[in-house]
Amino acid sequence: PAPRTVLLTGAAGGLGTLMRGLLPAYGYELRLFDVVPIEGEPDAVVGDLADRDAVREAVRGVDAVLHLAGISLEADFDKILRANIEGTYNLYEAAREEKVDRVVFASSNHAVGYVPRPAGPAPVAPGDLIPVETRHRPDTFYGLSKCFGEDLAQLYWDRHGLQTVSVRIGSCFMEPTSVRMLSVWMSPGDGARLFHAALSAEDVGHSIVYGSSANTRLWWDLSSARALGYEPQDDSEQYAPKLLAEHGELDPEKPEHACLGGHFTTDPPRWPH
Ligand code: NAI
Ligand code: 15L
Repeated sequence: PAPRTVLLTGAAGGLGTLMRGLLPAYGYELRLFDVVPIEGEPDAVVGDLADRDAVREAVRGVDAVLHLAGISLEADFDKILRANIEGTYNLYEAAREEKVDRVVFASSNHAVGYVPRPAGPAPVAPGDLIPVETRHRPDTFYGLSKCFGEDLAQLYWDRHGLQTVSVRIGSCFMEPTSVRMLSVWMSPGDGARLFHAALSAEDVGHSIVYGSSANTRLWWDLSSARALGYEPQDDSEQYAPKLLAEHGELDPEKPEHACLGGHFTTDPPRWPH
């Protein structure tokens, strides 16, 4: 049966806020968890992923976890280690102990950020799209922590039968705000459709999927996401004229335009806290 009660970690963040708004329409009852309180959500659990007891209590009794919490940009290794690496381990251990059988893990395109992007004109031929099987090429300690999360998910599937869909999210914001995002943007509506598919598809084992809309300028292969039942409805192309008039086409000769991870490969934005 499709999971009903879902623990949403990182519920106070950008994506967490969007999903708090959109996922209840699919029938999910959300339990919210974040290290910061959420205005207007007095029932949200305020806790740190580093606190094993708090994490275990948060997962108790839920059908699945949508794991968004963590540092979402580049940071010093020690911070990444605690929040993203140890924090994700704590979450998986708690899920195993509490017999939660499904996690949807917010991985990132930055796990494979140094993969060269297809440079030809859009649309990229299906055979030239970046496959999910491409090897890990993290562009930051942040991306490295997502590689760890994907491998942790594989271990917990192979050893413990805990299922995961690892979603290598592109850029999920209300609108694309750069030319690169025309290729990797995931509309909030498509984000909800993809997370719903990941939460409800049967027998996912550990699946890795890219997370984006059906963009005209797509760089990666969405077939493993579609195999879960995901049917993207949006395309960033409507934003192309304005963004291209402002910034011009990406120049494959520029290092910050050459790879999937974009400016994360040259000058990564840093976690402010
Ligand atoms: P965000 O930075 O807005 O939200 C992350 C949330 O996690 C924050 O509310 C923060 O308080 C919470 N958090 C951080 N450390 C924590 C800890 N130790 N314990 C409990 N909560 C903690 O990030 P955003 O954009 O909402 O992303 C959510 C997830 O999706 C992140 O894991 C991010 O790496 C991933 N992702 C997001 C993308 C996007 O386009 N928004 C793209 C690729 C991946
Ligand atoms: C990410 O992994 C970040 O969490 C998000 O803030 C965006 O920067 C996104 O990647 C991106 O590549 O645009």
